[in-house]
Amino acid sequence: MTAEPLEIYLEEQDLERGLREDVRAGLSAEQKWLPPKWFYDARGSELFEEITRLPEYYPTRAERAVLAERAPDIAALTGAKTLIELGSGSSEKTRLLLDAFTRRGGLGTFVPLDVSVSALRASTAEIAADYPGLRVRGIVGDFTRQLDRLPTGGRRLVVFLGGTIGNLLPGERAGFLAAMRAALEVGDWLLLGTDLVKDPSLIVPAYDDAAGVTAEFNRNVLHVINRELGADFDPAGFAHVARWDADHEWIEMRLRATRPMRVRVLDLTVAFATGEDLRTEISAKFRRAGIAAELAGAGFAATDFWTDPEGLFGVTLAQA
Ligand code: AVJ
Repeated sequence: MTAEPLEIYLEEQDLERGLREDVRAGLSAEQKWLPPKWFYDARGSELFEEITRLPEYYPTRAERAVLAERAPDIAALTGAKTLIELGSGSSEKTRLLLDAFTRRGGLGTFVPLDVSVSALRASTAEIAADYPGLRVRGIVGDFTRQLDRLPTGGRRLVVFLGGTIGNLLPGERAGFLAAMRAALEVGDWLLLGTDLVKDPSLIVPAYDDAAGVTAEFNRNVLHVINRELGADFDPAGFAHVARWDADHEWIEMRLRATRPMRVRVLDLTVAFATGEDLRTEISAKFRRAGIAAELAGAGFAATDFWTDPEGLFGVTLAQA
């Protein structure tokens, strides 16, 4: 089957308004910050795919190992008719689930949702071609905002992989899980991928690779703002920083000004002192008990928890 036309709940102008609001709020704050979702234009999505292949970036390989082993269990336990993927990107690992559901039979519809039109166009076309008989409905949307638009009817399994939930701040995370639960019916399922707390000597290089791909990915947000909002950031004036925050158990990516700069963006002039940081991402790492507790707080019951053989990455199955 060919994929159905993308359903666009996030128009170009909504995206640009969101970016303007985030840039205004983040760059006028005392500690400057930007939300990580703005990394993912076409170039940023490509750079992220490149990151997933780096020797230092273990989460993708570890999560793939879990899914490769457990996909048949997940298909059997959930018996889903509809598989919804939030922040789907290339949906590369999700194919392990689609393969298991195809062997088992019964899955009718796959619904990937992502902010990146380019990533969705490619992934929906390829998946529709490779899984004949599967209805593929791509949704262009923001997983923190479009949860009330998810398709209804039939047992649903929502998958949120890659550890992307770790990019939300704890308060945002609780709000997201509650909204997710509200969007589901009792009996529907959530499959959640989370990177696990481990020695920072393993985590830090995953976010500061030797080849400098993550540094380019980090600086890409400045290129996005220059292009979309006509700003005049000099990306070369910022150094990539990855820093483990032991209190919060998250890794932060920052862009550190290497000289004093004044940046014109919107109607703002934003001054950076040498050494001043712009925080661009947090990526929280989790513990099994914490995941179950957060899920329970949102009205989900965690029924299964699996890791890769090395215990690097966790995948939790939970029921609404
Ligand atoms: C795909 C969003 C989970 O936080 O590890 C990779 C993004 N940032 N390298 C992560 C990312 C830096 C990634 N997520």
